Amino acid sequence: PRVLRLAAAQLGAIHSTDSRTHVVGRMITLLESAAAEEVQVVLFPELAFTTFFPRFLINDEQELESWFEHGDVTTNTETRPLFDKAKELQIDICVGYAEATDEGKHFNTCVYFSGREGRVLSKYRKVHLPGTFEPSDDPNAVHHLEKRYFEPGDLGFQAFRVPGLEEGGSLVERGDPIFGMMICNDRRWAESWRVLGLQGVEIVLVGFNTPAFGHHTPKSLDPEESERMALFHHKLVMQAHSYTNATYSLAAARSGYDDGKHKLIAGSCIVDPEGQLLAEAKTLGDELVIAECDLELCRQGKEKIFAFEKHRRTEHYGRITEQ
Ligand code: CDT
Repeated sequence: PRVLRLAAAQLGAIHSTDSRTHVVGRMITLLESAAAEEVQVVLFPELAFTTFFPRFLINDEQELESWFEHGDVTTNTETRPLFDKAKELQIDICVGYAEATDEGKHFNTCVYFSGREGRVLSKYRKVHLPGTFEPSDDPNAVHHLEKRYFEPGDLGFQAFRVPGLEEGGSLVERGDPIFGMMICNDRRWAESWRVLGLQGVEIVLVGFNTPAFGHHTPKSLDPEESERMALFHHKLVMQAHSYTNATYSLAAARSGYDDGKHKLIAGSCIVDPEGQLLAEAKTLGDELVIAECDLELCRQGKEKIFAFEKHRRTEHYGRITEQ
């Protein structure tokens, strides 16, 4: 068997005034619980170290830069303790953060960090940036200014193998597990999944921040109905795309009432390659969602109904890559 124990680590409310050190402390608590449960890989949410700042219009450049991680996120004073703890516990983590590069570029990024190797194995920069560049002039609107603050990712969707997760090397016959990463809005796009699917992905990691109301549904819907629909669409895309690419997937939410009022949905979950929910969050707060994932179960789909090399008709797909 190629069985891995995986966890989505949901992070509840993070307020504008919460320090990175405070948030990292909460993440370390989750990491320690995961290690106690013999979890091998823990997925943290998108932009995990701070509140979801793209909801604010920030005109002051210095203030805006203060939401970003400059330099090496794995060794910066405030975020380093998380990576040090992963090394100490020999556990792998995937974590999202706002990246400012040395060249002055800004991305919505996540890294896969191997605790055993003590280094980043893969980096992903969010491709599909939702929301607007200009803030809405409706005073009651919820801003979502990712197009203002980030550039579209420039690394593509690169699947990668993670060595050493399989005890005693028993999984080696089919090679080390194949992971892929995407961030929040990417999960709604069939293209993100298919590009990973074509690389044989077996585990897709998705951190997210999804507002509970104000975006997804007609304004006439009441907040409860809006949240229900947001959760429905979230699970719909996780389950459907896992099935059509014969892959496990994990989704980790930043959830709860940021600053006591900006509600983000929970719904952290783990989905199997048949599209079934294996585990899901029960709360709006900090919570680990754990499942045992047998990667051999990806084979059914990959070898039969979604054997891409046998059944795809690429001669009809050209429009997908036209502007
Ligand atoms: N963070 C993120 O990408 N959130 C989006 C909200 C879209 S509404 C403007 C999402 O797709 O969940």
